[in-house]
Amino acid sequence: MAIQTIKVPDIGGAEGVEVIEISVKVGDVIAEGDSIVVLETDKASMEIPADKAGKVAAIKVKLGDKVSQDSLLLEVEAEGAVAAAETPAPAAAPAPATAAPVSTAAAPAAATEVQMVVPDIGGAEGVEVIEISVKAGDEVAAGDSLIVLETDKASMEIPAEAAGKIVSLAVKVGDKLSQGSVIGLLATSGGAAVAAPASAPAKVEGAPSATPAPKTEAPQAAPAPVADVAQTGDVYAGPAVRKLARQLGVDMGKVPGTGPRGRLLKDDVRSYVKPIVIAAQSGAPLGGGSGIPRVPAIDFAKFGEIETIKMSKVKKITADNMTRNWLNVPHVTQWDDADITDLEAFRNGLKAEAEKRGSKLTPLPFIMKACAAALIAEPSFNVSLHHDGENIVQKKYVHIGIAVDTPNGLMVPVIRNVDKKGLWELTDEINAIAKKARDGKLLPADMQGGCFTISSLGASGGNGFTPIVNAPEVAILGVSRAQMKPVWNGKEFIPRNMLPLSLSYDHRAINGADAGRFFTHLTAVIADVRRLLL
Ligand code: CAO
Repeated sequence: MAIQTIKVPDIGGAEGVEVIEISVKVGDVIAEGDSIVVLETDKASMEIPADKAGKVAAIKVKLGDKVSQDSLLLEVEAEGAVAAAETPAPAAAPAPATAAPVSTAAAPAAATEVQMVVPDIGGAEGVEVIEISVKAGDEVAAGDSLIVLETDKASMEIPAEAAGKIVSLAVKVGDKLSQGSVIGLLATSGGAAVAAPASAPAKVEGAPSATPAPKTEAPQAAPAPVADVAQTGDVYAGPAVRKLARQLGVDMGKVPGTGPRGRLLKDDVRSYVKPIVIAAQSGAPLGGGSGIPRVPAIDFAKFGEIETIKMSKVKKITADNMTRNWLNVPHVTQWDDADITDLEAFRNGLKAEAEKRGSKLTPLPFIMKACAAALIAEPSFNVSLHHDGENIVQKKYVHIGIAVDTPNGLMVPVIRNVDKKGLWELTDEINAIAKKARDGKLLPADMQGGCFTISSLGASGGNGFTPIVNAPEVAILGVSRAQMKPVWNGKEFIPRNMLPLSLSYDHRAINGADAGRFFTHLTAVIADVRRLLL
């Protein structure tokens, strides 16, 4: 058996690209075209397919390595008679990497309307549209993804060449497109800057004519040269994962991605499908939730006037998550009041400073800091149950999610390393991320990695509520409206500002004694924030 090498093929001139995934191990038998590693630049990722079949003899890279064209990736024992002298030609170079980035625009249809067309996609013909990322009326910026195309080997986002408003779309999911196919009409903000013939091989950003340009002068809005992994809508996944999900009939939007920056991995799809298959095989009826009978369909119009309103995507995802968490997590909710009289005095004392900085200091950052301290003091709250059912994952970082009410529904962005941040920094981050959530601009990565969630309804009122644990986290704190209450100090009732807290937790991971300790620590820190210094 001859040993052959597999090297990084032409990746459009990108240098020092990080290895983020190694899809094979020594001893694996691979076929030509099998994905062997995934590389990622700050803009795009791509799967590198094997250009030779055989048995993996050695892996010459590790995660985090930086590679360029011709860097050595694998040694393979070539199979059978085909074991021949090594041929260095990278036959299986990823299709988009060989495609010189070109203009996506064609001749203008009107003074400021231009056709959006498929650019040079490496000669691929009849490539399927798997996602449409925009609709008529949408405002797009140059570089925003319009559609995603997918061949057997790769998928790629086709970005808008220029900023403007989508007038109409001429494609739908499932259509087969080639270079020059019309995607739709764009009313450009800038007008003529994008006017270039569809067949132009390459174009410099903003150049009025179709000046051919080398790859290194590629316009920003050209298809990402190594965009084998598409981040479209809420899903960030490579072609092999998309294919697996399609084969299994999995809606990828429902599968949490555990790869870098929330990238969906094949294992994520498998972990999602496995319990469903097990439930089906054990005879449990699907769709009703653990065998619970469905709520019957009712014709409400029989009882009076009604209006049926379509649920937003966020509301539907929230509904699925709530059902999943409510049915899977054995909840216990514990209640306590924290004395925030001194905290409020301190906060009021900082109001002028907050105004000077142009921000508003609410009780929330104080509560977040107290939660971070309690998570460190009581690490049994900073865990997740491993999906193998055998282990517990202890987290050494403190990332806290905050429930944010948005016009589209409830979102839970995550603030990272809360234990290491000051009140002002947290205030700024809460404001920025809550705005991003309300503007509908959160990325999947903004909502991942949380250890614990805070749901604050303090501004809207109520004495208490039972928050639902945001699995795979194991606990969530509900914050209700603070109010002055008479508190007995051993001699007399004194007025204190009391903050009602409700702590729901997963009783598989946390027991009542753990929760008691967590609550004691939390309320002690809230009552006297100087304790944060201890
Ligand atoms: N008790 C009394 N007053 C409170 C309070 C509490 N527990 N928490 C906040 N407040 C006050 C604030 O101090 C502020 O008052 P001032 O303007 O006088 O200073 C006011 O209420 C408004 O606060 P806010 O809502 O703007 O800011 P926040 O930091 O408390 O919360 C955020 C930020 C993003 C969490 C919040 O805006 C939000 O979206 N909350 C809803 C979360 C939600 O829906 N949870 C339910 C999930 S389960 O269905």
